Amino acid sequence: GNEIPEIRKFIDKEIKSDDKSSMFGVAKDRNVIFISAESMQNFVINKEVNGEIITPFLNSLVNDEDTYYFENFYHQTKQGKTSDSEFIMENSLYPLPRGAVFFTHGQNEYHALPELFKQKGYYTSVFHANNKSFWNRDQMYDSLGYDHFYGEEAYQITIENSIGWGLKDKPFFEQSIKYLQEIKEPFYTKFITLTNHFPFELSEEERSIEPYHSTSSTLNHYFPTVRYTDEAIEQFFQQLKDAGLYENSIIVIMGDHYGISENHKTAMSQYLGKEEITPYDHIQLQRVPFFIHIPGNGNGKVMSGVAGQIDIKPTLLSLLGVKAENDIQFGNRLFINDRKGYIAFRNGDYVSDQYVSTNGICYNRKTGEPLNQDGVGFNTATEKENPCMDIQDEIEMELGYSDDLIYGDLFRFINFDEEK
Ligand code: GP9
Ligand code: MN
Repeated sequence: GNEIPEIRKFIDKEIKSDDKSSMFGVAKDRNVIFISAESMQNFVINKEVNGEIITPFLNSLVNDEDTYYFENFYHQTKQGKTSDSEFIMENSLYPLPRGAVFFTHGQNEYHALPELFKQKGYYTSVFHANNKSFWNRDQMYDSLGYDHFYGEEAYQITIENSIGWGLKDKPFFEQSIKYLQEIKEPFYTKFITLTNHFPFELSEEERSIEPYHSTSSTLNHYFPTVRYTDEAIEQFFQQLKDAGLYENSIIVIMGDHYGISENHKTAMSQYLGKEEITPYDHIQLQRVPFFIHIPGNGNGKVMSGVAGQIDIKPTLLSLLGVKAENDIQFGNRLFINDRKGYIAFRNGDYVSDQYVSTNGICYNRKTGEPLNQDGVGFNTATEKENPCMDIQDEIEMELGYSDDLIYGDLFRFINFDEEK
């Protein structure tokens, strides 16, 4: 555990701990309802397919007065997919370079969101209609501090109400409400949807919009299942209102990772009306929706700063008025202006306010113009001339520290109550 002081020093330098944001504590003592939206990417928001709106409900939230919508929010997952997204957001740590930390380090000690909420008197649970051992969730959820996991056995799953990976999102939310009404408030719950999962199956009767037409059947069928999840979330909002759980809650919606992989570049460029998907476009396609909906807030807006899953833990703690000053976290509180200003990906690529750095190419983030490439191949620019190199070392260091914490199970050496 002797790396800990060095890690703390790095974090204190990078991440300012003074929370002067007017948002601190705005959701104090409210329930937190977190929705992890399977494979939901940002490129569908406020867009159409075959002349039809894809996500009418999520679009309505973008301009809703009680909602903060983060339009430059990136997923940071690696091989652990959904489980990585859960890991990142609960811990504000990075996923591992290989494998899924849910499997490889499921018995570590953590200092995760559920545990911190629990210390504030919250009841913590997860709702996900899949086998409990998938992604080793049953074990990992214990380590993260969850009180209860409502897995597939909590649901009535029939041939009619399931498709693809299992229970469809609409019956999933519908059947979850009765449990939600039973549990003690305040609660922190995470709902993980499933219908918008590859290969994006949905019966014709349940399609509100038609598939796209391209050579990629995957991309084609993505749109109707995205719409289905959009509708399921809309219904869930209503169900929460009917159950009297809406007013005193905040509802957070996050896309877990991409649904359309690089293999569908040609179809994607057709849909986006671009000649090709450049490395810059590819990074921009890693944006996923992120909404924080605070009923009655009235000050909601579109937030344009660069943000990512790593920022969720510190941001939610801040909204709930939890200081957690001596926590070890690599993210930013998203309502503070004084932020470290970049989102790192597991492979060392990153997006900062100014740049998108990927594969050794440095782009101007706003214009997409390559800054160290002549348009044909690499020019003779030395590493020094690549403006993206400036913070590259810092990013490698940060990823390394996160790995140290996980590989060394270092949280077991830290007593968060005593340490400052
Ligand atoms: C499985 C679901 C999907 O339970 O979370 O996992 P994914 O394949 O997206 O990682
Ligand atoms: Mn997923």
